[in-house]
Amino acid sequence: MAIPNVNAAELQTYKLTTAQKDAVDQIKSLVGPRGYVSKTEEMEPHLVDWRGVYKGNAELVCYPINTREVSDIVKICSAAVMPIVPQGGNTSMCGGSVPLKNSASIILNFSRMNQIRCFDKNNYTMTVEAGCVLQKLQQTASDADRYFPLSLAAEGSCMIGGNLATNAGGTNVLRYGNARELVLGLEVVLPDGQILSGLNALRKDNTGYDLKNLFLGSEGTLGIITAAVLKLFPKPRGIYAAYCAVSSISAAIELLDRARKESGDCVETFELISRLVMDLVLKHIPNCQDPLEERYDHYVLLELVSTAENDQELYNRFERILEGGMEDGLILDAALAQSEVQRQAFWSLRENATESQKLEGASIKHDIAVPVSAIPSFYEAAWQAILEVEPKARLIAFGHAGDGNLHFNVAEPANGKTQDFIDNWGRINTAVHRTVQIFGGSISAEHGIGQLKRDELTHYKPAVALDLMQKIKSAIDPNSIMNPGKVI
Ligand code: FAD
Ligand code: 2HG
Ligand code: ZN
Repeated sequence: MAIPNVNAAELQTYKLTTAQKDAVDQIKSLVGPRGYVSKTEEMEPHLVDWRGVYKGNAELVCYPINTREVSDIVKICSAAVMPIVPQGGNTSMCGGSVPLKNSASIILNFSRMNQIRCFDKNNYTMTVEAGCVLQKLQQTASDADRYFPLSLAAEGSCMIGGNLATNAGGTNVLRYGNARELVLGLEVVLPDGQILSGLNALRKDNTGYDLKNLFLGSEGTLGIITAAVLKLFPKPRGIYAAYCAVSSISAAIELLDRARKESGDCVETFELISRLVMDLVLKHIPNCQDPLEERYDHYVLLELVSTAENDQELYNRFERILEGGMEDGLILDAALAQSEVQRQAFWSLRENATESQKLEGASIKHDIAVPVSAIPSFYEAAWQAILEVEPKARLIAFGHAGDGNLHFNVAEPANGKTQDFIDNWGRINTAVHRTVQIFGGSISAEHGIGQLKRDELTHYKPAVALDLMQKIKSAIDPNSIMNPGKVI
């Protein structure tokens, strides 16, 4: 992948103020030698984003151990007007988690703040620190016969603080909502170092403005999430999965409607996967297999879920949905998972979509949402608009069709020049985003704005909304030290 932003010779052309230099020394002595790294090679993994598109500078990467320490670091930074970049697993898809190039900053990485402070089984909640890795939280819930439904392909490395700061989506939004909907309480360190303690575990609390929702999805630009109270659910026991080849995108949407109605609204996952995605995964990822004998253009990974063990009734409905879909020509072929191993094999085709794109070369990503009903028309119109810019482009379309969110990504032409493709980045973005606008959609459904879409946002968000965002930012973070250059 070409890295438009990375050029070592260009980096570190800024100067620290005296106050900032003092701040760096104070923070070092505050956190002690185990609490930071400052050598370039040690900081490197924290300075480059997951895609290798953005690289920035930092004076220090700090690993705070608790909320008090975060607060003390922020107070020092606030006094010295030293920018802070909060960082979790550094899996951001929009350059949100790495500093800007050529600017002073401190990265706060949360990997050492990884305690589960409280698990309240009967209240269906757990109180967790920002640095807990998502997969660990899923496992903790499962071990206690509970379910934490946030699920995404980066779950082995992303952290809950990052998930909440980005209001992450993933594969279960249709049934459980985005990360935002899974939070009851939040603890936040504000840009002046004050601690906003809001770790209540209540499902009802109408005591004024819902402050936590300001920080959820704010991508580290308003404050630092240090802990959260998360909602839990009964653990699913009957999970019925099918990998279906569908006759068209419209057929997929019709199938979704039927599956929701006829299952008793038990659809947990409805993921669309195009043939090119399958081809890339099969090409680049070992041990993956096409579950069907023939090749088809479009696939759906469908899962129905019940909390009852061996839910025969739901399984019967599942079979009827698939049979009906086949009789009516919506489904061309389908494989049903007969075991957990087979189900995981289906998921492997879906979850390796991003990794295999990276291995294939440059791609231009569009994380868009439109109303579910508009997906078929949007798909066609946006693809035509891309082809007008780059006739040899390859469409890597997949994602969470059940909630209207598609990853409408474009891979570089198979035998083209990467730089020519990258030169078209802006035009391809415009082609897709203008189409999104026509269909009343969003240019960032789940990954956020970060650096990648900061300028693009100004063309698609109403001026009044942008102005209000700016006023909120100035009120909470007047010196703009929190993740500067991101979102707005
Ligand atoms: P980071 O990348 O470290 O940070 C993300 C943003 O949050 C940054 O702006 C950062 O400054 C801020 N931040 C981090 N921690 C804190 C904190 N404690 N307080 C305040 N701000 C903070 N995203 C989805 O929504 N759905 C998907 O299905 C999905 N799939 C992915 C698959 C792959 C393979 C990859 C690489 C990424 C995927 N993502 C997805 C994007 C990414 O994983 C999510 O945005 C995730 O929520 C980020 O978590 P993180 O811990 O890595 O955060
Ligand atoms: C997913 O759904 C992620 O797998 C990543 O959101 C999407 O690669 C992408 O664009
Ligand atoms: Zn996604």
